[in-house]
Amino acid sequence: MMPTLFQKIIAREIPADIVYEDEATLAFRDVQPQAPTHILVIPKKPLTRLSDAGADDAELLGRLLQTVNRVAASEGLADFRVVVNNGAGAGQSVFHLHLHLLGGRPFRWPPG
Ligand code: DGP
Repeated sequence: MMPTLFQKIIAREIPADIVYEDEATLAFRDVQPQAPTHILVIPKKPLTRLSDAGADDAELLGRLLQTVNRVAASEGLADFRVVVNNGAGAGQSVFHLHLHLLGGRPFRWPPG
């Protein structure tokens, strides 16, 4: 399978504004920000989407949320929104699991 855009960012084959990295996760700014702070948190493991995560990914899923918390704190965000688009019908356009961390403006509910 062709590597996705995000696998190329992990491999430093295309540039990104990386704000955090550890052995399992990477966080970088979204190129089309939907809020003053819009950061994507991804696993280095190439999971296509959230619903492809299995029981053996439980620790990884926890680590992704820990990275969200860490990055939100480093960005000075007390309140923030986390979004996962799972599948094309839900708005997913890059098929490597990613969590959108959005902050810096008020958010309405329900989302569009
Ligand atoms: P989604 O629609 O949930 O699959 O979100 C994909 C996000 O990825 C979207 O908000 C735009 C962002 N994006 C697309 N291409 C690039 C890129 O080359 N670099 C960065 N940093 N973000 C990208």
